[in-house]
Amino acid sequence: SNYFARLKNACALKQISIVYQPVVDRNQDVVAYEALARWNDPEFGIVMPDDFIPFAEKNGLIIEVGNIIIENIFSNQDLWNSPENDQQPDVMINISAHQLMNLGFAKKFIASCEQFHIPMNRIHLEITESINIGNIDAAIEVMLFLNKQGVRFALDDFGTGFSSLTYLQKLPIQYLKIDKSFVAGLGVSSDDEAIATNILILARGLGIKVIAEGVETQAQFEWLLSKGCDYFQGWYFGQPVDSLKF
Ligand code: G
Ligand code: G
Ligand code: MN
Ligand code: NA
Repeated sequence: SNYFARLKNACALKQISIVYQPVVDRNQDVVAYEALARWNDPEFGIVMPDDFIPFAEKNGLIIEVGNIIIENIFSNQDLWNSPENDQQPDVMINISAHQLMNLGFAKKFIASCEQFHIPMNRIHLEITESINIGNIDAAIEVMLFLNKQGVRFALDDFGTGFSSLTYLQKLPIQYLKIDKSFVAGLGVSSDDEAIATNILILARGLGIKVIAEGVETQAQFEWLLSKGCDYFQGWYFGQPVDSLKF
């Protein structure tokens, strides 16, 4: 289709850019940035990842698109070379299960890190629960291989998929991200509060750190602080921005 040809062309012309959203700790210090992709098409305008990532996954373009995104992130000097403070931010990169499961992904990823001089212990890879359960053993193997190099994993959109608990139980993940749909209900919906409370208890029991997504208000932040949440992300702390000037 036209969309397919345009997306393929966008990869060749590197018309995919990245915006970065801060992640803060309990003191509101920025400890990481999440990289979020944007496709800038001359005709369509800015296309959001919820639109083109699922398309790329279905149409055999996700490896190409994913590689362009990673190359863009790795070559961003402002992101990696923050001033000589000891608080260099981590970088959270979303990857599709198709990428993770692609033969040779891990080796290519490590080679790119070496090429761009990227310290792997500053990288978190975010995966969603949509990963294909049939391949879970293979996923574990790739993840453990990358873990050994210092790469950490976060389970994104936690609570919205089918198999959350199986993934938590089986996958070597270090962080989970409470989906913003639950955060939106804090202070409003006792059901959402019950879910968020118990995600935090569950994660603590498993030794997994929790990042709350979509924090928009001080009240939501304070509610999460009172329940022991580790990290926070959302418009209350900062929008995704396209240029980082430290
Ligand atoms: O802010 P936003 O609309 O950008 O992001 C929507 C969703 O798109 C995020 O939840 C994230 O999972 C996904 N996404 C954003 N950037 C990327 C990317 O580079 N790769 C993949 N696979 N998914 C992304
Ligand atoms: O990876 P993932 O789906 O979780 O990406 C986060 C998405 O949430 C992105 O689309 C991002 O633009 C969006 N987002 C980030 N902060 C907020 C927020 O405070 N409120 C809402 N509604 N969306 C947010
Ligand atoms: Mn994410
Ligand atoms: Na999410």
